[in-house]
Amino acid sequence: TKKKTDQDLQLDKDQLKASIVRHLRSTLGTSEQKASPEAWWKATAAAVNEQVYERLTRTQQTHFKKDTRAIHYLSAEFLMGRLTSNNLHNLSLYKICEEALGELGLELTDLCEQEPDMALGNGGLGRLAACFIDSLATLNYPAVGYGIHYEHGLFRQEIQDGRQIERPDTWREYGNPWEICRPESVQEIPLYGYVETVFGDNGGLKKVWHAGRKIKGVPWDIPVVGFGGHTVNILRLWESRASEFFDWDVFNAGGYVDSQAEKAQAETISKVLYPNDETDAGKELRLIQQYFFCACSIKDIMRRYKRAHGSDFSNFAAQIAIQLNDTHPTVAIPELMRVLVDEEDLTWEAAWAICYRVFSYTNHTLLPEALEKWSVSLFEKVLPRHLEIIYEINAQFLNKLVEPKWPGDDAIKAKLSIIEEGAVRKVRMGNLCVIGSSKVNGVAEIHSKLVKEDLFPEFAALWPEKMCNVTNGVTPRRWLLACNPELAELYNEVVGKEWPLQLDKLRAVTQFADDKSFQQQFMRIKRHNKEKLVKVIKAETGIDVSAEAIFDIQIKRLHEYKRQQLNLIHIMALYRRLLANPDYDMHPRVFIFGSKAAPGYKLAKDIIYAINKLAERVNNDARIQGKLKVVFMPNYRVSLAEKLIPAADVSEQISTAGYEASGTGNMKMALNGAITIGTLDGANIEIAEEAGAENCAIFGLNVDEVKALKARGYNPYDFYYANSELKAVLDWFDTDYFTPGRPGELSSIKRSLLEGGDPYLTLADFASYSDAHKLIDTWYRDPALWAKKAIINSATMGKFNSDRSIQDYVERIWNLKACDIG
Ligand code: 26Y
Repeated sequence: TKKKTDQDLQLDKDQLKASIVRHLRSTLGTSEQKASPEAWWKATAAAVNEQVYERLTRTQQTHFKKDTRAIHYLSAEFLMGRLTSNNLHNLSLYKICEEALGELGLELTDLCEQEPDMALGNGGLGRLAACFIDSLATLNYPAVGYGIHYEHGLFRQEIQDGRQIERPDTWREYGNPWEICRPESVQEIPLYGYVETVFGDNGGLKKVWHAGRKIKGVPWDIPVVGFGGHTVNILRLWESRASEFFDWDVFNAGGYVDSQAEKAQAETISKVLYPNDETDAGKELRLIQQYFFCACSIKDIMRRYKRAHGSDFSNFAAQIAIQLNDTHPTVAIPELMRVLVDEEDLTWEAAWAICYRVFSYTNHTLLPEALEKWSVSLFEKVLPRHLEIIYEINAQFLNKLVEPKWPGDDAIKAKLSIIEEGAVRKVRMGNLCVIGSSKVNGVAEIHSKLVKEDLFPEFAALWPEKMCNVTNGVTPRRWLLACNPELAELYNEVVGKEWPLQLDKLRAVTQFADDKSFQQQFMRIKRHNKEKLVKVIKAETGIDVSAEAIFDIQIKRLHEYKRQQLNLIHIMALYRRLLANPDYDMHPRVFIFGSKAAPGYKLAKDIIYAINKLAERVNNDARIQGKLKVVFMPNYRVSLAEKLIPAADVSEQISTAGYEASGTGNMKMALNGAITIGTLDGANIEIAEEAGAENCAIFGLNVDEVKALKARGYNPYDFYYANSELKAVLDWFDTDYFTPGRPGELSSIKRSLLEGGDPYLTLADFASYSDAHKLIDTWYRDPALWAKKAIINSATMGKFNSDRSIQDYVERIWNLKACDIG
């Protein structure tokens, strides 16, 4: 029989409609009369899945037949968001589906709202992984994403009296139509126990790890549909379960309660995503989470390799590439060594020659508190054999590489050692990653330079060719085509329909940047997106805002280095100016925040509280005639970002220079026509290069100036006393102006900026930030000038297509070939 082509698979409207109704009845067990919007959404997803599975099977058969080299992207986080509109777009079914549902009296956008976000990540790192697997499938690269099937993703944020309250996320409480359980690929994972040395078959010594516990890993597959629908790869997420034969004995012996406790413990491993980004508490459960998903993934990779190659590992490094998304999956390195040496009986040398060729490592942060370290005693308890392997890797590294290069230099050995000596001995996961990988990359030019020069200078001296850069990117399918349909349609008309694959094509739009009628079309779309957001803001917060105003948006995790507090004190300064002079000349401005704070991060939560209290006061103050509004949007997440980003006039990217590795929200907002107010940090530098510095409002100290000021000895009081406006704003925090009857509730913010030493130089950058905002205001009041800058920003973001990032990874690190499917 002839193989089906994509053309044969393509559905028309009537077929899709029939399929949705069929699924409503036979899969959802309801009827057109009774069905809830949720049932309709699930029926639609089921109809789409018929298309997806067909292509998934073809992709897998083709990869197997051609025995392709594949990339395995190991990440503790995949922030997928919603998949319905994404999958419809990537299968070219969106319009057809809209029409089919229309005939059934339903609105596709309403049904899409039924889908809970898959929030299996904290922020940038997790969303990057999601964009990357979209691009890998789109470019037809054989790839598998491996991660954790968290029962609860990132907490849902509620705001009560201005404060963040964390509620559990329940994304799969009523089932998720996109995931498929694969019981045939279950794995079993050892933990705890002890290591025994025995005589092997060949007379040599051999290590045997006797596990204290075994955990079952159950894989759930999420199909990842590439744009155009040719390749459908998988994201495989591991769920932990109790190993049944392990507790049957206990159960039968009458120990029902004990067996239930064991079961609960095993299921705890994949129960919840740790909500900290950038600060590491070194918790046992998190180490177990990391080992659990890495060990399951390595077993899965082994099983697939052996199916094609048996126990001949000479092709392993040629067939298998593994990318470590930050240090979170580092334990995969000693795990692969353990499997090759202890289970497959390779020599240490043979195993190591394979191992470091397979792995590469992406660094996402320079913050010392985010670099993972595990206490040696914890490691020894949970993973005794891995600790031995790490000691061996370390000994070989120090003796064979460090000693010859720096003979007798113990200080360098102490610095490069995987083991940190001290009162508590620790395993440094970053050092293990660099030693066990063939490539190490940062995520923006400046960040990669700092990784090389400041974070790992000696490693860079040992292996200059190991360190490289791959600037981050975002998928233009989700972050323009799907979230901003009107602008997408305008671009289709002006530059044709290739831009979702070749985002560089948008550069042709710059020739219309001065064109009156194009400017009007562009700004009419922005205006419409803002009007839609006005409704969302009203519904979510009760706050009335006008689409006349400048929409100024800061959306990202709350962290001192990202400096939401700088934005906050600037808004307070504007408010003061307006109170002092009701005619203060400014275009109306709405400042919008979306941000979650790590539950244990006290100051971050205080900043959220301060933003909300400021909002209450400002939004209800008739004296300022609606010139200033402040909105804190609760529960910031991917699906909310999709509504905020198309409506942004101004994109706040105001981290202290040298601290934001890249940023990716900056790319998304510029792509949708926002003007960046930002520091020369992370990818902002490259955005300003692409758009032209005159089209961004760049302010503040650069990386060298930050270093110089810190070296000189930074004193925030210098700025406090020198700037009377800044002093008045900070003193405001000690009053009860924003918290009537409760003075001091906001004082922690002032304290952190003065007594606390202001580690992120907020006060040093305040004046420059305020000037940049004046510039923004002047620009906005010239509609043609603003439109031109907005258009140029959007049209010049081609570089930040995640397809380009993936192509860079392929050429600089992975050495992959695209695989044509059917
Ligand atoms: C160790 C553990 C607590 C931890 C968990 C999550 C540490 C870090 C993280 C997440 C980090 C993260 O999201 N980093 C961001 O990665 C983005 C993608 O590269 C960058 O754009 C962004 O600048 C960086 O902060």
